[in-house]
Amino acid sequence: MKTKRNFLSIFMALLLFSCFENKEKTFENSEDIPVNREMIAELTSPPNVPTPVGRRKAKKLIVKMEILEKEGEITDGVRYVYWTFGGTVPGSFIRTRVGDEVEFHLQNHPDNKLPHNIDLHAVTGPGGGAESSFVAPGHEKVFSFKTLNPGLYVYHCATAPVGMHIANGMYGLILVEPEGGLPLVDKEYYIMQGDFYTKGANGERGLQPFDMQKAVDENADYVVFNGKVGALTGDNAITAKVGETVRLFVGNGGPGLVSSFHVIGEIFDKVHIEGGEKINENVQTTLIPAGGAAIVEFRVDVPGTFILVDHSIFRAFNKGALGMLKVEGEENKKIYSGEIRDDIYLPEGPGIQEMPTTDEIVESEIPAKSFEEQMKFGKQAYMQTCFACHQAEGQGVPNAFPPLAKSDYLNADVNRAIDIVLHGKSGEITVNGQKYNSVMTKQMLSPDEIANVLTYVYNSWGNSKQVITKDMVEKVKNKK
Ligand code: HEC
Ligand SMILES: [Cu+2]
Repeated sequence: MKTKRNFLSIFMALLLFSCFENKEKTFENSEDIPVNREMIAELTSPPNVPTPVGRRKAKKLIVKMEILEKEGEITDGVRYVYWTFGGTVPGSFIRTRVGDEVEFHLQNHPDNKLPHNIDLHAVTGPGGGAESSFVAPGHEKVFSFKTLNPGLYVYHCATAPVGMHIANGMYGLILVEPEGGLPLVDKEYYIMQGDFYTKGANGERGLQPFDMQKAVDENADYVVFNGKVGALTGDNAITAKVGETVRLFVGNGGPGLVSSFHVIGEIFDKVHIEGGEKINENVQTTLIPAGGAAIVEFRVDVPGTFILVDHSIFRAFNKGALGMLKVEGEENKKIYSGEIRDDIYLPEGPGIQEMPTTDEIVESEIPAKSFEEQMKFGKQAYMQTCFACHQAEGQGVPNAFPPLAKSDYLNADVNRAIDIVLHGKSGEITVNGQKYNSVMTKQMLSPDEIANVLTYVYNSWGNSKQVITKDMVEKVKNKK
């Protein structure tokens, strides 16, 4: 009897012990996760993210975030006073794990003009921290919170007028990784969409103040990734190699618009819907609400430039919501053949198609005053219109779009080039020994813009360095 009872109690003890052990590993309640030691959080500016948490234990994590009000460029020649967390839009990326005790130091730089605060959607508590963090210039506020729910969360300023603080760039992302961390991938990037409202129209140069009425109407002049037009294009593109898995932490600061996030030429293998735990697979476009986020993952299988867009597509091509992922590596013709053949197909006759005519070709553009300005404005016009077909370096696309770089056809006759931009072009032509027989539609540009864009083309990529004036364009225009 006694031995039996002994046996039973040992058994019970073992059972208890194993339960206890188990519990220590998983923790039903995140608030029970103990923190061991202190650590200064690594903060990164977009598009970079800090090192994954991996298997590290929960810690007391010290975050020092400095608010800076500073002037920047929203697009070429258009300046804007951004209000930032950490000097960038979006603000510094914060990477934590579930159970961390975050000691948040919000520092308002003494040169700033306004008080600010921070509402982190990862916080369980009134105002997400906003009430404890309201801080005047030249002060630092400290508060702390425990990360209870894994996920990708937005943080933003919540000082009145809240919409204005957010519109000026006061938002960012904080990631709370689950126990043991997210599965490791090859490349991780940080992208956040935002909409901007300026007194002047899109592209109007100079320092542009915030426009409250446009913001209230949700009539954005710019919709961009990472704070400005071109933050993720050209030399700023994010990169990967064929065969790698890419993870994008995508947020939307708003303040007004919802994003239909899409990568042209890719399918998301996995999407952590709304930044939470649920994973959807094989997704083309994922919705990212204002003040929300998503984690998207995909393996890149073929090389090329993949375009990131808000698929509300005028925002991408006309307001700036466009980024690039450049993938290098071996082609895989089985997955994607590339163009196999180009045959002419003109069911409606060989006439030149025209854009619907509009009286709105804006003549109000400030004319360029110098050669440098002509080059600058010309480049902008080129990147907005000609680029799509003739490519960034004027190299063209074989069998489809003739090159403008070192083009013998272009350099032989200035008036003919002006005529082509004014009226479009069809029929066979030979450029650098290659035959093209296609259609270029008439370009909707003012004489000033045509002079600038052609001056830029003639003075780039080994061309004949001619300067085209508005008068020259008008002469050709009036001949017809
Ligand atoms: C929608 C595509 C498209 C756009 C946009 C476009 N082009 Fe073209 N362009 C073509 C095609 C196609 C041809 C050849 C037409 C043919 O075969 O007759 C061409 C021919 C030309 C040529 C003569 C051939 C050469 O290589 O020298 C010039 C010059 C030219 N384009 C300049 C421009 C400029 C400047 C712009 C921007 C303002 C522009 N194009 C925008 C498609 C385009
Ligand atoms: Cu603020």
